[in-house]
Amino acid sequence: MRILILGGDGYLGWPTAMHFAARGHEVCVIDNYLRRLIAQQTQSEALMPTPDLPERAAIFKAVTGLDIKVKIGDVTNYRTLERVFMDFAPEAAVHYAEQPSAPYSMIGYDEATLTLNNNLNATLNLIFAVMEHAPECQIIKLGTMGEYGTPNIDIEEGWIEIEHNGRKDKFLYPRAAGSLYHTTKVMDTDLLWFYVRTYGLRVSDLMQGPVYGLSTAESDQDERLLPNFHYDDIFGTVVNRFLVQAVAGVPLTVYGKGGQVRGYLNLRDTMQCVELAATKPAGRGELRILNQLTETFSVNQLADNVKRVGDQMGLNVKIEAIDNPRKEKEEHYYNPTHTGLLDLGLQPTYMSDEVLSAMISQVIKHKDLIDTKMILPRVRWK
Ligand code: USQ
Repeated sequence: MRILILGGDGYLGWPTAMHFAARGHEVCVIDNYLRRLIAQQTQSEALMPTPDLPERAAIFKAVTGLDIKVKIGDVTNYRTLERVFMDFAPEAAVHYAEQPSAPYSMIGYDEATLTLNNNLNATLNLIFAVMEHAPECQIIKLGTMGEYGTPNIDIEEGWIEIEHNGRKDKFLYPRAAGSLYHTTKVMDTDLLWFYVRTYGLRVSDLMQGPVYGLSTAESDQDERLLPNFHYDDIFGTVVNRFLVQAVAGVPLTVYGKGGQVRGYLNLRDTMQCVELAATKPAGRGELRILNQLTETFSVNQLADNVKRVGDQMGLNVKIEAIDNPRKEKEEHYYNPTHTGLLDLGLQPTYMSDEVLSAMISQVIKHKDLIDTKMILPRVRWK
């Protein structure tokens, strides 16, 4: 398959590109380095410096003999995206080209408009590029479990049947996002749903929980192929932050009461999920929503697990509840359905003590690079 990856320089985009190339697909990535730019502007650099995309592709070629085509460009510019579609004629497009940080989107007006414009324009441009240049191309869109929020009922896989005044119909599951970033993902889903039901596109919308992990099978072959691993308050997801905090000897930053439950996923499982979505595509005129998580934890459970494993490794990990910079429920019901990807064949990698200790060992190798100034939250939902 010819697979185009929008946002191919990102934490998920680059490993996905290598994963598909390693399985014999023809891969092209496009990225405008927005995440690198924001990381510089907000002093939120990744733990290990990562080569730029042409360098990454050259290293990957030297190590594996396989090609990844690279385009540096902004997919919010329709002409740029159109040209890539005309040159590459993708059969699947994986859309990661979004500003992915909830805290960044909550800094102020400039950051909110950047997030809104970037995320929605990228999605709309992709929809039009598919309709005008590759109508058979399937779209695989990274959504987020955060679209649903934390409702006091079970979370279904995208859709819910509602009975009202004696009649029934099926609707998108109600959404209630907790940041402007998450709200743009809700809007993305609405955009996709409009074009799916009106023009018969084929779309998989993957509602992903926070991802953790430093490496994949491909990056294990050469350290220079590692994904960009963030532990700061802007781009770092909670597990990755806790791993670095444990190694740095800084107390784990539990926000508020720590009863916030989310669905988590190992980086390696993201690769599997996206591959399953691509190789078992949604039908024409189908918006297939899959909840992409393998297990749920509260923040307190995560902190306890990292502490237990860190202590066994001689780290003496401390946990400290700090004032929650976000507005979110700190104790709540959470029961998301997530059988769709298992039915497609997902083999989960659970967050066992062995998995945690392997990740801590990897972070220890880069301990000298940790900058503890990036750890405490700088952005408040106020
Ligand atoms: N949290 C802490 N301490 C920290 C960092 C986070 O207690 O030091 C808490 C947060 O308050 C939240 C939970 O951990 O309750 C998860 O936070 P996160 O920063 O790991 O995840 P989030 O901001 O929700 O966003 C991340 C990705 C985003 C993706 C999302 C999936 O950055 O791109 O969409 O995970 S989900 O959370 O399911 O919406």
